[in-house]
Amino acid sequence: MSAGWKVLAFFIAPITIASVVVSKDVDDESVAFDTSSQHGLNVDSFQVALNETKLDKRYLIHDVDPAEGFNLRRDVYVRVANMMKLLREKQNWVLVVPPWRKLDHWRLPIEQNALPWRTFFDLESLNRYVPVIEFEDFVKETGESGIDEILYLQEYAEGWEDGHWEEKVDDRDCIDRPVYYKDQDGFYRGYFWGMDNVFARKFKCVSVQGTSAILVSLLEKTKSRSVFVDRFDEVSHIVYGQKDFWEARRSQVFAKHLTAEGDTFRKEILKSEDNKDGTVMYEDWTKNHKKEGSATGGPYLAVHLRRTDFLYAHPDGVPSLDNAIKQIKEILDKQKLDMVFLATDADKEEIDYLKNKLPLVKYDAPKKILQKYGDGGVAIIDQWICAHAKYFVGTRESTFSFRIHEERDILGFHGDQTFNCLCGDKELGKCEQPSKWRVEVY
Ligand SMILES: Nc1nc2c(ncn2[C@@H]2O[C@H](COP(=O)(O)OP(=O)(O)OP(=O)(O)O)[C@@H](O)[C@H]2O)c(=O)[nH]1
Ligand SMILES: [Mg+2]
Repeated sequence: MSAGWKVLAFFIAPITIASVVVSKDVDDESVAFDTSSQHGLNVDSFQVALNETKLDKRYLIHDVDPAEGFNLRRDVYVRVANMMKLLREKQNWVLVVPPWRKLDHWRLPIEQNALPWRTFFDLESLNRYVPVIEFEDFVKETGESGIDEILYLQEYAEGWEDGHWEEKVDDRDCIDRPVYYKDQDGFYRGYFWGMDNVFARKFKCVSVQGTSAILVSLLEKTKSRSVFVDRFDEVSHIVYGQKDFWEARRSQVFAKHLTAEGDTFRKEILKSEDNKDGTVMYEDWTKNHKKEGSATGGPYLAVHLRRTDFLYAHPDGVPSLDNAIKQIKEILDKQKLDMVFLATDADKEEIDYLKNKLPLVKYDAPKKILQKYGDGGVAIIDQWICAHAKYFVGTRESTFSFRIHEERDILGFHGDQTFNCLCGDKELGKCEQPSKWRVEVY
């Protein structure tokens, strides 16, 4: 993950080990957050508040640092949705999800800019947690493509003074040169998901340190009807691995056109079907309460083998191909499986090498899927197929793998069949395995 330690770059004062751990929380999902906080997120409280006060509708738009990948963005959505729940206890805010900009990893030679969320996710399911609309609906509802105010989140330039960490938020001078500029009419212009005519009336930089809950009072106080909080990844989860985290995460249901494609592949190539595999789910996620171990999965081992930039970013954690083959063969033996489904960003030569040495299948998307749903769509289909295997092994520290862990947890797989990663070459087949964040069944 690229941003996990970036807060540290601004430290001037010496820092303690304890401080480092807390700073890592901002992005690193393997670190637990303080779950003893008073922030109980009450699902029903807004309805009551709304009926009583009939407050005006307000709009919260969010986005993430452009350098961040697809799967951290999905995690940031959970932080936003949890904050929305708190905010809506006080005022009538609706969440506006930002169109997907073309991400660095998206390499297909097709137009992949300003994709709506419905390309990848089921809006109705998101709406079962908090009210969510696409940006285009925001434009329709408000009758204009103007946003009242941008809050450009950033860390504190001075870091943690004296190594002392506390939750705080303040208007500050911008540290980075903002990506927005004022035009001759006094409107802020810049990159708004490749859409013409979008502008903002006000702009400020806000230094922040803490969970997304810290933004509630700020938003409550602003007079702006629509607020765009950019770089929302600067704030961490309010709760992690608990009921409220999981509700927001469970609401992130993939779009049916993608899961249907994955299901066809499972059935035809991998002999995997929900009835047999214990993975039948209700369409309404709030009705799914799967017990750990209730899912058995299809008769294959799924491997997520992250390559490309991860080879440089995490050189010790990603195995060489020969070492990966050795580890995969051992798992096949142990799990009594004879089929491997491979999800990877590896190049063709590497995949051909693996295919020669392993009983391996890969999902090769047909042209119509590539053109309609792009790299993001194919990535979700890969994740969906991985999520339904009897056994899964991923790549250490990859958020792509983390999202598969969560999906399998939701489906009801046993943790032992899910929270596994391949080891780096120097680790001789033994390495620390991913933390288990079980879905709370309630
Ligand atoms: N189709 C497909 N794409 C993949 C696969 N692995 C990686 N990718 C692509 O590479 C991207 C991975 O980037 P991220 O989503 O940032 O996840 P990560 O790089 O593993 O994790 P961090 O950078 O640590 O957050 C995905 O969004 C995909 O576009 C895979 O198995 N299948
Ligand atoms: Mg990445």
